[in-house]
Amino acid sequence: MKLIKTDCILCVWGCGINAYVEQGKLVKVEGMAEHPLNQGMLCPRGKALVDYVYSPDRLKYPMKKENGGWKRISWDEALDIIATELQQVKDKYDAKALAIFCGSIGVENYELAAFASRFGGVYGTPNFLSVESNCYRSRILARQLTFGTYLIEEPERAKCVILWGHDPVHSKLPLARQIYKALDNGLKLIVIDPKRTPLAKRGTHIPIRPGTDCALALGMLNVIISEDLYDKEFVDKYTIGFDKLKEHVEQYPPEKVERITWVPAADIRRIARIFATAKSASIVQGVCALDQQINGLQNNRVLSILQTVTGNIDKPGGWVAVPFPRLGSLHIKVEEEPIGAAEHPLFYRLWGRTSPYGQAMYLANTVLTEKPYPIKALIVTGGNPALTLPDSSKIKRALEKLDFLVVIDLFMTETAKMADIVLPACSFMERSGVGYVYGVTSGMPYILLRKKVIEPLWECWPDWRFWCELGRRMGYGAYFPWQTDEEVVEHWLKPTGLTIEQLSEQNPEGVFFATKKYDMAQKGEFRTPSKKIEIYSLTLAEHGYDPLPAHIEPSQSPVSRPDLVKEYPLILTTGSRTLEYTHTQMRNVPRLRKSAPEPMAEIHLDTAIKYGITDGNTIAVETRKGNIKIKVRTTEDLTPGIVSIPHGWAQANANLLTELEPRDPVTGYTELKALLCRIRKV
Ligand SMILES: Nc1nc2c(c(=O)[nH]1)N[C@H]1C(S)=C(S)[C@@H](COP(=O)(O)OP(=O)(O)OC[C@H]3O[C@@H](n4cnc5c(=O)[nH]c(N)nc54)[C@H](O)[C@@H]3O)O[C@H]1N2
Ligand SMILES: Nc1nc2c(c(=O)[nH]1)N[C@H]1C(S)=C(S)[C@@H](COP(=O)(O)OP(=O)(O)OC[C@H]3O[C@@H](n4cnc5c(=O)[nH]c(N)nc54)[C@H](O)[C@@H]3O)O[C@H]1N2
Ligand code: SF4
Ligand SMILES: [Mo]
Repeated sequence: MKLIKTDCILCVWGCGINAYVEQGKLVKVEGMAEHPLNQGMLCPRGKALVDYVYSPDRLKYPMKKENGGWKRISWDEALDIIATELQQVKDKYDAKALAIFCGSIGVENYELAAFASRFGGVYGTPNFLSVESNCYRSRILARQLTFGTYLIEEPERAKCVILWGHDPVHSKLPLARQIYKALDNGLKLIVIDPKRTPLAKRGTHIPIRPGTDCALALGMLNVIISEDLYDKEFVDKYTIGFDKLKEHVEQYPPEKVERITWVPAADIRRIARIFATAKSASIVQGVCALDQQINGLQNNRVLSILQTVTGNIDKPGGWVAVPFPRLGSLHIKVEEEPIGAAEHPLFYRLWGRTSPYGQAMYLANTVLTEKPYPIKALIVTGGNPALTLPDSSKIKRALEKLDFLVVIDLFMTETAKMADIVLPACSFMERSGVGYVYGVTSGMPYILLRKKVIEPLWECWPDWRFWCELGRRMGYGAYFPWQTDEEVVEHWLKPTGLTIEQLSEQNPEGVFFATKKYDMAQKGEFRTPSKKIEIYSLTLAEHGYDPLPAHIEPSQSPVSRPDLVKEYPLILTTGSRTLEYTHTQMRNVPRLRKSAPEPMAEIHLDTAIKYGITDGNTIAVETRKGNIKIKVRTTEDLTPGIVSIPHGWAQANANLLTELEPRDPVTGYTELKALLCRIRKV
């Protein structure tokens, strides 16, 4: 058996794996002990990798829709059809009538997003859209606005950690393990979550009303400042706007915040004191829990401010600068702005730097209304927007209205079912790549060569090959010179000084390509307009947004909509993670399906009793948008009055309940974590 060291990208974390190959076949996968993130551990998905790769449900060859059914075609034919259709769209409308949507797998993997974006650039469309429309970019933007750069938490060196809307036992197992270990060494853990998560049972649990996190943080700031627990020296030296903050948080005394958040004032004081006096402390927030809210950007901002006033910036155990590798670029800029940029200028452009992405929350409306202009064609790569974007009914109507939809995926997803052409993509085991996003987002400047473990199965192609061949077919050959996996990887590695040989022979397990320096503050390297940490954001003020975070009620809440509460008395939060699945994926891997056979809504036992519901009953969950039927698991861990449902299931699609409006004014994110619903037994 041959051993190949690589990483798993079945979810965002990129755990190191040892892949064993026998006669060209992947036979076994285990966790890589040397990898600094997972240190040998694998979650159930990683353990099921062999089954996933060889799943009989894989797409095996290109297909086109004909008379409502699928017809097998060759890659040549598929590429000819796509090239012709895209040329027609461009000639008849404009290049911007093509949109490209890149899902989580796409964005997290340079090899997918970079080539898709390059093709969009050469073709001339600015409408490159992605899951960053409701995941991750909000926190990046908030930290950039505050610190000038994206700082990352360092819980492994902290004395106090706040897990804020984060349940790593189900969404980031390597972090969960780290925290369990640290708890044995005296870590003070605070968990702010409407659910008593597994880790909340080991720390101070603060059950909060969904969507009121900003108020809680402002209450904590009120305590920290009024009790003089803040880091005066740090604040004086490195920040602007502290006096304004001090005055601002006077509006948030703990007793008032208790009424907003349902968190007792005594608890607000208690956690504020623990956090402020811990030295050092890190807030580790959920990857999307606080962002998918009407006030999401400000939720992120207020956490940055909590870190700042307690002096937990750029110090071990706080939020620190982590070097990014400089990879060879593939980006080609399109001058025109993408959809959503006019409505959310900072989402797209900050201090002259543009994001590669438009705002996907505008896709359905643009397609359906043809305003501000028509979008007629869509290519989807590494994503399943028919299930994952809010308001699935509307998304489906929009996908149906398109003249031309292409999906490149491993499986016949709900989105692929609606396509004109479906293309079979290689899994990451069948192509090369560079793994670094995961390292960096986990605070480790670590890079690893993602090695091709087996040859492409059936007629599957790596995504880069699809974009290059399509580009060549459309006359853009000069922009797409790459012919092999090695050439692609070489192009990326070139500026880093690392080579394929080094990363495959000397360090197949990966290398730290840089070290963290913790010297940003001393060097005065905050790259904001004021060159200081902007507690008070000059940029937000300039754009007419709140320069200091304030509490904003969710658009549907017992407080903001007492009228709606009469009809929809329960709070709905969507998107709880299960270790067996990533979003819509892997439902067809038998051993995972066996362990999590169907979607389950969670409600507190008291709520269940009130509605005459018991474990295993099927209920209808209804919002003003739609309804789904789903089985119930009762629990005493979730705050009564809340319904929590997972996303990603076709049979009980959470996004039939969610909406594309209203949106966070700064980022355009929509509300997925705090809505109103009603339930009934069916
Ligand atoms: N197994 C698995 N892991 C995954 C994924 C997956 O699909 N499957 N997806 C990956 C991706 S792309 C992402 S974005 C991340 C998501 O990861 P996170 O956003 O970190 O989500 P979770 O860790 O599930 O934790 C969310 C927690 O927030 C709580 N919560 C809900 N509403 C609120 C609220 O209003 N306030 C507060 N304070 N808490 C609230 C929930 O009860 C839950 O415990 O997970 C990643 N990891
Ligand atoms: N209601 C609700 N909705 C949510 C969320 C929520 O919390 N609540 N969470 C949101 C978040 S945070 C995110 S990140 C999104 C995720 O949304 P998506 O990214 O749309 O969801 P996935 O199911 O991960 O889709 C990834 C697809 O890529 C395919 N794939 C895997 N590998 C490859 C490859 O190498 N090449 C190609 N071409 N395809 C590949 C998979 O088979 C799968 O179909 O969902 C969002 N939707
Ligand atoms: S957590 Fe699981 S699915 Fe995600 S990278 Fe690690 S092993 Fe793979
Ligand atoms: Mo996400």
